[in-house]
Amino acid sequence: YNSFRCYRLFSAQILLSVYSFVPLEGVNTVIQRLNKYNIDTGLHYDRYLREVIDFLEKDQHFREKLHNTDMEDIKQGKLAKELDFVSHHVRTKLDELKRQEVNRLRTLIKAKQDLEGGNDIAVDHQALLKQFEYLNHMNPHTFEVEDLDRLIRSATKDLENYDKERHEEFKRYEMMKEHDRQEHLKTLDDDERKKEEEHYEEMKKKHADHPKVNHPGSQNQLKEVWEEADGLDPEDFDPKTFFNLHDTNGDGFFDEQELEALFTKELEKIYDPTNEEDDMVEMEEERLRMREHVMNEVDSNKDRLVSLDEFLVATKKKEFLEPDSWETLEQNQAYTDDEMREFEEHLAQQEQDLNQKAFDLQKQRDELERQQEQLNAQKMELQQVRNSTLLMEKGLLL
Ligand SMILES: [Ca+2]
Ligand SMILES: [Ca+2]
Repeated sequence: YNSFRCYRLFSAQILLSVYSFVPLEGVNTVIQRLNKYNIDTGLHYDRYLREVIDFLEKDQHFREKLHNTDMEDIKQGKLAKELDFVSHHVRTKLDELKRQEVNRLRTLIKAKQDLEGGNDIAVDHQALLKQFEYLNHMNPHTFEVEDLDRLIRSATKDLENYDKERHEEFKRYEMMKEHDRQEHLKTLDDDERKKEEEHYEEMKKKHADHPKVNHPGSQNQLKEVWEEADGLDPEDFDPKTFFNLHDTNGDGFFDEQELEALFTKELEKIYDPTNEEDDMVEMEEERLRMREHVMNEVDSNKDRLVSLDEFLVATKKKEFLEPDSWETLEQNQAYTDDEMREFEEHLAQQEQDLNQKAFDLQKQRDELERQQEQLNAQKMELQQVRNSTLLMEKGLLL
């Protein structure tokens, strides 16, 4: 219980940087996603974040402060300041974690530079480190109050943007898929191209042909889970029992992962990994859409968790009992024509840059070869001079 409350209070601090009016009981726990259930936040500094929290939790003083800090103090950022009082051992460990993290970032920067071929340019690491806002790069050796404050703020902000970025990534994935398809078509003759296009349309039709998908979070959808996954009698369907059954970690809330798990049955109606026409990347995008939709409808205090109360309120709404039909992913194109055009331009630009680079390299090679030839010629000239000198010395010339 203590540990759970710690996480909730800690995250109170986290969320307050964004919503300064959220009541304590409704406060989300970003950190809860990282706790003993070991869920990956997907942030690139996930490991660092997790390790910092783990070590702070080990410090009795800090843990107690988490437990006893009231709302006013959390609001004023006093929690981060409590870092000054944690034990020397924990501080030393945090310093070490930060040094490792800074080193990891430096390696990343170096690898990126190598990839871009900018070896000869002097790298201003300090300036590049600035882009990583979740730690204080000006002070790379010790973990200070500011580091904790920055970590809390960044994790909150980045997690909020995480879904948005996943949608963008998916869009790029779909555009790349279409690009590759068009490029492949260009390599075919008329007959082959026609056959390929027909096959494509056929697969599209086959993919769109699936049993009706229930509106996510509706009574019908949950009842199917109740009946097929839980093996219970639909006549006995009871929202509270359902909630407790699927609150897998038993913390009294549906988190994002627990919600997403509820949609597996629906997704299996549309996607089968053994079918050519079903793309599993698209399935994960559909899962994300479903989870976002239910969160939007049900999570009324916007803490990214569904409490039992919120759930029960939702089960009394009209949308739960008589929902609209759900529009699946394939019913709409993931990108607009404009976005596709922009994407193609971007690819063309990239290709042009690569060609330019190859051209420059070839030029450099030619230049080196020319210099080598010059050198060889000079060498030969020198040799000739030497030979003549030798002959002269022996009095054979003249
Ligand atoms: Ca839960
Ligand atoms: Ca909620």
